[in-house]
Amino acid sequence: MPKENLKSKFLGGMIGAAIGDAVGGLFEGRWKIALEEISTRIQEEPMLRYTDDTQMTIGVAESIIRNKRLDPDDLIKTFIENFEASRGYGWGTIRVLRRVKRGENWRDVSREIFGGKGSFGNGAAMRVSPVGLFYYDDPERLVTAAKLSSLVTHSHPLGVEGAVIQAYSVSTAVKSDPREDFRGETLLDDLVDRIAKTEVFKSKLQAVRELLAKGASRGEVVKRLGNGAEAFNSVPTAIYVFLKNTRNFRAAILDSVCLGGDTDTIASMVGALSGSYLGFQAIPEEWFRRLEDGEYIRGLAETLWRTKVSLTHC
Ligand code: R7I
Ligand code: MG
Ligand code: MG
Repeated sequence: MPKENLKSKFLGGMIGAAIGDAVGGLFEGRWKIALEEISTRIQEEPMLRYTDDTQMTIGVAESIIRNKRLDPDDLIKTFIENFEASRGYGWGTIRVLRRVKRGENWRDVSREIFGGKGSFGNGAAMRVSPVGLFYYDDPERLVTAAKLSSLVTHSHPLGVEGAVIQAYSVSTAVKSDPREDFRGETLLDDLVDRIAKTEVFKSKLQAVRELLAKGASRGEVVKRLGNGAEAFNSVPTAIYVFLKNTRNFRAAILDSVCLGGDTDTIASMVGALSGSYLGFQAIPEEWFRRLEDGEYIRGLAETLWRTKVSLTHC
């Protein structure tokens, strides 16, 4: 892939994730949101403020850049340093960060929460896009890194699986030429046959195919795939929305917000997929201009890309 195209995809993936989060964050927890209301509301906001999804995605990118790889011990430290309560973190994640800050080991804490089962929240999947970008050309290392990036806070197999599926989907979007139609069927085959491990995810990914083919209503999509804060109720939903709107970043974000529920997180995952496929130039300029810390995130994505390119060439 030409160098500049890859750079644009890294920028698109990270800025896309942040914009999806910030736009969706205006509506988190709502149900049935009309398209006109979303457009008006976005225009009224002087600044598009991001939430925990982006705060943690920034942390993943910073940590990878510093270590030139995914190092879980450094990652959890970075999450703790970057923590800002006002960003709206999930309850389980707050507990892990607090206890590790007090000196406990993340390996114990992330296993102990939720009655000893670990979290299957979408917190690991929502922040995984830098892993999908950085390891885009190495599926084996990508899966290992995505798992590790999840385990520091989300150790339930379904929480980990959501992160692996989202990271793999981002890597496929990076590798796909935006001048050609996106091969959604191939992505779904890969996910069902090789990447997904449980029936929970496999059956939802099969349902994505069916819902796309029949042009399902929003109500049916929410009913079958979900729109909640659990990994299995949001990762397949994001993949569905992306595959329905592969040619248009803006339409993909608005479509995900219309589904309601965990809007910031679903729109963030959709933004990461759409931006990684179409590249930075597909992101509406007026959205990027008003994105909180937009220039910092752009610089971070560029450094992530530079780090990747320097490792590939030595
Ligand atoms: O996954 P997490 O960091 O939350 C991310 C969400 C996103 O929507 C962000 O935008 C932010 O708003 O929060 O935090 P967790 O608390 O680990 O998981 C999220 C939710 O999933 C929990 O609050 C639970 O409702 C649910 N959940 C579980 N429920 C039962 N049993 C996660 N794990 C379990 C479980 O094992
Ligand atoms: Mg959030
Ligand atoms: Mg959310």
